[in-house]
Amino acid sequence: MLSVQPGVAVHPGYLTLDEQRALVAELRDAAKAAPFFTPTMPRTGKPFSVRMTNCGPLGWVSDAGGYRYQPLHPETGAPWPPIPALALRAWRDLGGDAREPQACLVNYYAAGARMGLHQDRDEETFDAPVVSLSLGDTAVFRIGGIARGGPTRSVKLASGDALVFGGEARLAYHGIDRVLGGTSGLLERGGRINLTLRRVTP
Ligand code: MD3
Ligand code: FE
Repeated sequence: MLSVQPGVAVHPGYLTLDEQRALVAELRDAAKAAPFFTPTMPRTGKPFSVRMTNCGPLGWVSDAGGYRYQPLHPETGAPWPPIPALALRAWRDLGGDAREPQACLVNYYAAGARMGLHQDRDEETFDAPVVSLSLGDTAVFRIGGIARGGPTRSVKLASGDALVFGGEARLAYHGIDRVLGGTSGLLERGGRINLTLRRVTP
């Protein structure tokens, strides 16, 4: 485990290659039940470059109605599928004594996709940590402090790496600058998948 800054822990190679393959297989099933969708920005309607789906009782969505958590897929109207077993195991291993996660956001980055610096603040509680798992091509992740415009640092996230954000880092600005194509053979079509596990209510 490496401490990047207070409240941010990186666990390089947390998932073995076999576990990464098993998690991808679980996600393939999840994506059949809850297809990836393209979120849009609430004010401008601009599409995200990242495609998303969710698992668990609540899923994060963004569209003209705003950013929010909801129990149903925005396009199919079906409940989200269960959180993959290996993701639940990561939460229990790394998430401290927090209650069960309520949301597992699954982000897919094709070549060229990125995510601008932002805070995760659509939850009703920031007491629980956020646990994130990376699969596929390596990403250049950027993390700063809780003030916009402060100093940031960049950390490469490879397939199988886990990150935990808790305490003062729970409201840190963060984003994905770019995904380094061809750095992993895990996903047949390349690109990167990130899972983030969260509690939404206290
Ligand atoms: C730091 N995802 O879904 S994961 C997101 O790789 C998101 O897809 C990125 O930011 C991705 O909101 C980064 C790492 C992460 C997730 C949640 C955090 C870092 C965080 C919440 C608070 C602080
Ligand atoms: Fe985020």
